Amino acid sequence: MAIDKILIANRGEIALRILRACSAMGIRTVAAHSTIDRNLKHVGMADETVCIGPAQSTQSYLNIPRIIAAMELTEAQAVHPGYGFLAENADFAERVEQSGFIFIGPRAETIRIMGDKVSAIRAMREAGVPCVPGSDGPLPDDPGRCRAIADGIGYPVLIKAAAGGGGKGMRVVHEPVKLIESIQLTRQEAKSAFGDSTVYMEKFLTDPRHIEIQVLSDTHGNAIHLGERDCSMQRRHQKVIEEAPAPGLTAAQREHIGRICTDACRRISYRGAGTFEFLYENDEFYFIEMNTRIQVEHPVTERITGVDLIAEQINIAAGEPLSYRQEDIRINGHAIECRINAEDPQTFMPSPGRIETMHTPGGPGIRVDSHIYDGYTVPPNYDSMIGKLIAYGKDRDTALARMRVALDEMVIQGIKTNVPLQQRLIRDTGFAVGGQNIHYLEKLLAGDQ
Ligand code: MV4
Repeated sequence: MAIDKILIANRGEIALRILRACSAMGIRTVAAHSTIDRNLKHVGMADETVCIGPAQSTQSYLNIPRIIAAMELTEAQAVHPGYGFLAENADFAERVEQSGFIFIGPRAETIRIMGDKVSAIRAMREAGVPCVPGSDGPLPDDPGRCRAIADGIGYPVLIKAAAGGGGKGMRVVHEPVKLIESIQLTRQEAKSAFGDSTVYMEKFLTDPRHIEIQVLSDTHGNAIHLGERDCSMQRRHQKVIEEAPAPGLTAAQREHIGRICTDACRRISYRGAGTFEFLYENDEFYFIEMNTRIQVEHPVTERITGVDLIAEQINIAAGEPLSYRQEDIRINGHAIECRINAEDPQTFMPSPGRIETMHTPGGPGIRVDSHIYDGYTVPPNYDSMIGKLIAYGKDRDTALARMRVALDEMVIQGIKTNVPLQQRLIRDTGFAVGGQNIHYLEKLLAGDQ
């Protein structure tokens, strides 16, 4: 079924990215926005706009009945949730479909399975994906059995909340005497943070890299992978720089893990774009979570493969087969993304306010995904990411050099941004080497290296 009108249930740069994909495909757009967001760039560009509530996201971008009402009002056939907000909310996907609309994303059942990390790991292990050695299910209440599980895995172990993810609700245990108390504390945190005290246990990997595999899977049994992204440069579980391909990964390794992921997609009848998150240590991949949404860092994959991931999401949702076979996908060159945040580069405190002047970089291999413009006011109500700078080159050194120039060209006046931090990072000799682990940036900021 062809889709001719899409409601964009998001804001900022991703809403603009979705609008651009729709426009290029000849699909009409509805921008659903909060009161404070009436001056967003994509709102001015959309065919239609609907105000869905006040600035607080719980009353607008997270308000399921209002978004469905907006679809009814504007007669949109499909909704694109972007990332964050309702993108991985199984109840939302279910209610969209029950109301007769298309949810651009996986089936509600898949979102539900992946939202519970214990069921996600079980599903993936059964589908042949290598996982971290662990409890293979929820931890029992019985302390003796928990001790036996930890002894079997070997210390250090990590206690994780089943409803967690993205770094919330985790605790490392280095020695048996701390085990039971740590499980209790993690259970309590999980209960108050997520309303679910289910926890599980994994071997704690001390120095892994974070490497994720992008997949696309249609409703005709076709699944392809688009290589990996290295997202190890992070601070407090917030990614700062992402790149593709991952430095040092061989084509054989890529094909091997990519094949495992596409086999798993076919096994679970996965629908849409998805990301398999792995920890990578000592040349081994260990699955930790699956993301059922388009991700912030999708442009680096687009740049090295030439695939428009948002267009593919829309085609899959319309019931079309994938536009590519695996043999059509070639990894070409190297792409790096720097996230641009409205924040103090020293304290990382958010810095909303009016953008007085901005000059965006350009030139060969430079892509800027941002919704900000001269005179735009960054509201204090949402995430502080105001854009992404993506640099491409035939190899990593070329991409790095272009990113260095692009960051130096970028002018954003009126608010504080993390551009100075990115300028420092892009010149860092350790980052230039490539292949650093998930602790590198925090150690660098602490002055340890
Ligand atoms: C781990 C780990 C080490 N060992 N699991 C953090 C967020 C969540 N997505 C999973 N996380 C981790 N799981 C085992 N068995 C270390 C982390 C981790 C991490 C992972 C990816 C990117 C950044 C991270 C920062 C700190 C810890």
